[in-house]
Amino acid sequence: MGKPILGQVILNQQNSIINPPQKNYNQGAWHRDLPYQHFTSSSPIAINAIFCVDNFTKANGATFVLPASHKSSKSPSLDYIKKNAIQVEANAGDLIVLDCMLFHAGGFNSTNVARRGVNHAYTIPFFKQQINLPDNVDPDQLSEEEKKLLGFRYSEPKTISDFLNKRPKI
Ligand SMILES: O=C(O)CCC(=O)C(=O)O
Repeated sequence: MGKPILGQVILNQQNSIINPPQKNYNQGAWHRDLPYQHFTSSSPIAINAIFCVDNFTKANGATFVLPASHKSSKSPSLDYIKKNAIQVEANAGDLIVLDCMLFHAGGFNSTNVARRGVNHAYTIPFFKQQINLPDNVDPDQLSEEEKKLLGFRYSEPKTISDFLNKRPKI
């Protein structure tokens, strides 16, 4: 079991995975899930949870990962990837949990049915969300805990007085 994120966590992004049969697709390219970022940190700051809607199998292109690549800021060579990547098979309903900085890619789906999943990236609140969720979600039906997870507490103050008012009172 890897280390958790220390302290507060928000949902930073959520995306669907639809790995089409017999076709290349975007997420089939090797990448990290903090897009275009290449650094290491001493404890995790961003964690993926991929919810498997369907079984993830070798035949339908289950996610490939490159073990320990989140500990290296350098991009791996294709040769290194070929030798060290492993494919993660999982059942529908499982969650695949990864450090967001781990290189990963969807595999080629050689079946006739799409492989589907929902990817979540949870981060420390210091990172801005991919899409501002508090401005797009109705808070009325949400608990305080749910609002916190969706980032309601952490939107950037719009003015100096907003900043001063939002600071915890000591
Ligand atoms: O298709 C997959 O299993 C990989 C999905 C992925 O890389 C992503 O959503 O960032």
